[in-house]
Amino acid sequence: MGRPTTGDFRKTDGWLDWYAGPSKPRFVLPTGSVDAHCHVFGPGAEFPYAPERKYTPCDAGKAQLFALRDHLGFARNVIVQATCHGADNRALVDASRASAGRARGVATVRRSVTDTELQQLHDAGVRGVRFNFVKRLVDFTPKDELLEIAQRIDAFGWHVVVYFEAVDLPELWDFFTALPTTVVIDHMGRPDVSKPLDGPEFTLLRRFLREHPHVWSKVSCPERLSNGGPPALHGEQAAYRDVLPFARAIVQEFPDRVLWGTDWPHPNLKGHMPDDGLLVDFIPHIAPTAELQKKLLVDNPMRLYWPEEL
Ligand code: 0GY
Repeated sequence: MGRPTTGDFRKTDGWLDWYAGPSKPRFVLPTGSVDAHCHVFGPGAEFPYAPERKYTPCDAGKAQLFALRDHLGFARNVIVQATCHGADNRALVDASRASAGRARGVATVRRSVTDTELQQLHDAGVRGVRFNFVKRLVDFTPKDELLEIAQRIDAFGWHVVVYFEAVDLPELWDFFTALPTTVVIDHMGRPDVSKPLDGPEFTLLRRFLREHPHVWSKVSCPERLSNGGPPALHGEQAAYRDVLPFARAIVQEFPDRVLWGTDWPHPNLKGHMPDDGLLVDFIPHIAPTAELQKKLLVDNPMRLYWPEEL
C-alpha cells in the first residue's frame, strides 16, 4: 500500500500514520461485505485540507483505500467525510466516482448547499450527511441549521450519521428524535468502556436504540474505545477485550440496525495504530454467528447504501 506522505502540509504533531502492510485477516469476510466507515485524506496537494480543520492528517488517498479493501476482502466501502476536509467533499466525491460503484459516501454540507449541489453529491454516490458534535473536532453549528439540512437531505432519501461523546446523549436526545431521517450513531456513541455495561450511560444508549427504531449504530472502533493495548495475535481473545461486551450487546439486541467499519486511516489515534487485518479478526467476537455477521457486514449496509440492488 506504500507509505503515507504529508504532501505540502505539516502533519499535526504526534500524528500516527496508518499501518503499512496490514496482515491478512484469519476471519474470512462474508461475500459482499461492506467497510461502512472509512475515510480518505487528500492527498492534500490535490484536495487541500480545510482552513477550519482541527488537525492535519497524513495523506491517505483512494488508491490506498481500495488496496486495503481488496487486501482485507471487502467488496465495498462507505467513505465518511472527515472533519479535516470541512464541507469540501471533493476528495470523497473523487474516490466514490473512481470506485466503479463500489463506494458510497457520507458528506458534510452547510446550510448554504444548493439542491443542484445535493443532486451532484447524490449522483456521485452520497447517501448521507454527518453531524459531528465532538467538540475537539468541529466548531459549533446551531441545531436549527442542522435540522434544516436534515429536512433537505430527507428529500433525497439520505440519512444522518451522528458522532458524539456518551456524556452528551441526554442533551442531544430531543434533537436526534426530531430528525426526519434514519439516524446512524458512530462508534456506539463513544462509551467509556471502563464503566460498567449496565451503568447509566450505556443503558441510556440502549434505551435510545430500543425506543427509536429509526436509529442505527456502528459497532466500530474498538481500537479507539479500548483502554487496553492492541492485539498481539490474530484472533486473540483478549484483543480490545474491554470493548467486546459493549459491541456484542448492541449487535445481539439490534442485529438489523448495526454497521461495522475499519475507520481507516484512523484519525487522531494515540498510543498505537492498529493493523487493519487484526481489526477484522475482532468481528467474530462481537458478531459470533454467521447470521449476525452477514447482517452486520452485508445485509444492513446494503439496505442503507445500495437498496436498489436488493
Ligand atoms: C472517526 C473519528 C474521529 C475523527 C473523525 O472526521 C473526523 O475527523 O471522524 C476522531 O477523532 O475520533 O470516526 O474517524
